[in-house]
Amino acid sequence: MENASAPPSARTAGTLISSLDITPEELQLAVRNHSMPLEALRYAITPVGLHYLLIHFDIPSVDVARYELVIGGHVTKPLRLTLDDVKARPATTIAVTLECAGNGRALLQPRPMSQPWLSEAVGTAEWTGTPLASILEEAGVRAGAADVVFTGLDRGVQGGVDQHYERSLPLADASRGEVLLVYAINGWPLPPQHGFPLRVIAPGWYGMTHVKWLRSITVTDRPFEGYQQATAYHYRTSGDDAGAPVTRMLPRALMLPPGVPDFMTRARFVEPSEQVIEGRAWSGHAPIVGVAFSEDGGESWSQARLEDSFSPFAWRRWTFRWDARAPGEYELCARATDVEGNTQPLDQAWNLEGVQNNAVQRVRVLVGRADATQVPADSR
Ligand SMILES: Nc1nc2c(c(=O)[nH]1)N[C@H]1C(S)=C(S)[C@@H](COP(=O)(O)O)O[C@H]1N2
Ligand SMILES: [Mo]
Repeated sequence: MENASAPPSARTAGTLISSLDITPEELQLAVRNHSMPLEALRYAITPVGLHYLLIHFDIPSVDVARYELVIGGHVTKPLRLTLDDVKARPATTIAVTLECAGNGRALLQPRPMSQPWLSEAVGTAEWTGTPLASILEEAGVRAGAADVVFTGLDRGVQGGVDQHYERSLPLADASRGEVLLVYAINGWPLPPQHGFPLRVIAPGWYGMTHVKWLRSITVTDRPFEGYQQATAYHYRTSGDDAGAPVTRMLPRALMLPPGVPDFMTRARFVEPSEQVIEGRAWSGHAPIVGVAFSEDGGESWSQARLEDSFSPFAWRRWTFRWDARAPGEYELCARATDVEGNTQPLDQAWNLEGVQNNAVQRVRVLVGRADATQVPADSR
């Protein structure tokens, strides 16, 4: 029975949020780290202020006049580079889609405690920098090298461990031509929140790999076992599961929600009409080959139209002509598939850290008069 004073049901929300008991700690993280508003999917290149942000500790203070990046470890010729030294090297610009591995976390039930992302912890930017491979070559990586460790200037405590934020890549991955040491985003110097003065960009990998505020790059002769590498960022379903490390982005499609939103629930109101639904799709494993669209919560699917890709490492635009002439309630979904056959599940794949949840996006749409009286009683 409907109880007028009951809290709104989980299905009230335009994005179908699993539960409403957000903790103060999650709220603190959520206000520091914002996602990309879904309407920004209309831009191939996300304007800088609309790109998502994830900052584990504090944005560090950097005196660029005294700044040096230290390259060392298992190399024959350690280097110290100023920002100007890096800028003087050959420059490359690549459009790269970045997505946080925790994207989709708050849709899991029970909700893993961390940054409570819904579906939009993503952005695409034109990153400018210099290939890391040539710097590693100049430093002379010695035989028997294992990993390349990227250490940030930012420090804090996580899981009881006092640490600088640091992540590694196996030498072979770090040496790929598209991996860059970056100092500009969309033609502008990196702003403080995106890693000024230097960050690494490892196209295709989930966000945690793209270390910001670089302090050092260290080649190791054994696997790196820092907190963010060996403890965090594993897909584990129980405490004694060793888990699989999180690496490249699983495929995902997102749509720009059509019509206009209800202020509180963000459910959408659409006038009965023909609609062109648009969105973007990406995968860090292989090129996207298909996006399917559903108006009935995933019961039936039709192929969307894919536009040409503009960068091997950026999302691809898709469109779908949706016949929304019949009034009623719809649940729109989009589902991406890459050429290796990786696709998106309909249901959330629960795991302890809430990583790699690439379940399909669900957008609630009411076709009819844009009037609050149209919201069905069971969802008020
Ligand atoms: N030094 C440092 N690098 C970092 C992080 C961090 O907290 N410190 N967060 C990582 C994570 S988890 C993500 S998702 C991306 C986010 O990059 P952005 O804020 O530029 O979008 O940065 C990564 N690089
Ligand atoms: Mo992240």
